[in-house]
Amino acid sequence: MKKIITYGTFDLLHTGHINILRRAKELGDYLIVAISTDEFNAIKGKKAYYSYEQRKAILEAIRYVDLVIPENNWEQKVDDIKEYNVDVFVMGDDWKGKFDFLKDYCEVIYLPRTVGISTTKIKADLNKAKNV
Ligand code: C2G
Repeated sequence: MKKIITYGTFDLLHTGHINILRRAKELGDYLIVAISTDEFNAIKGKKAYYSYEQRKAILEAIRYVDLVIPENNWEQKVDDIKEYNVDVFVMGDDWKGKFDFLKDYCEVIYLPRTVGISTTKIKADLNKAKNV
């Protein structure tokens, strides 16, 4: 069984997230998503609209996702890859090159981001609409 892993906040779920989850699953048979905890988001300088529990429940409802685990820090990736016998690590190409050190443990693939959508843009557009 070919196992894939990817990491992220996945707040205000949108088609950019769905595209990368679908494409990641297409690379193998089993997709693990490590979703950033609220505490780790603070370390990343992000404040998610939805709590960790809500974001986890939403991801678990997606047909492409087989397992959701917490992402607590930057350092856990190697341990996760070993613990779950991961074959492929996948991230959007805004991260291109940043995780190449994982090539010692599994295949590393950066997939093109979906253009024109992001959680930040959704929040900005909603704020603009409010101020009209
Ligand atoms: N993504 C995408 N297209 C978009 C928006 C996001 O392909 N339009 C991808 C990102 O490249 C990432 C995933 O969706 O692979 C999740 O994006 P975020 O929730 O923004 O995750 P991020 O803050 O990049 O956290 O340790 C890694 C970090 O946890 C990644």
